Amino acid sequence: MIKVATTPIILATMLTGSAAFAQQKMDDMKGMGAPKAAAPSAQVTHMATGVVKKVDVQAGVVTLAHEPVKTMNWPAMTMGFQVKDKMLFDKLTIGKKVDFEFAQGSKGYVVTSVK
Ligand SMILES: [Cu+2]
Repeated sequence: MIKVATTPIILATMLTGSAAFAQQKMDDMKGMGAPKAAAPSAQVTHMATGVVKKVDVQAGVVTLAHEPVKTMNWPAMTMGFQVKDKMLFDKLTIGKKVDFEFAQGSKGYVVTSVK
């Protein structure tokens, strides 16, 4: 008899919601064959400064209390970001103030670099 108790629980991280469907409905209502607004293909990144509040390496998420971000028209707020590369968690220590870059991803905002 061989006991194998290997059950990967990684699936949970991939079950995040899909909010993109509602948007498609709106597009249908426009009709008239108008061209859809061109989605920005080049990845635009934004610079921000914030304090690390929470990290979840397994989920690949960091919560940052960021200062206002002019390029996004954002006031200061605390919010979660996905983290592009797990290596970046080395620089994301709770309580630390960091300069970071982020971009809009398909499921939210993604931190692409940390200084
Ligand atoms: Cu924000």
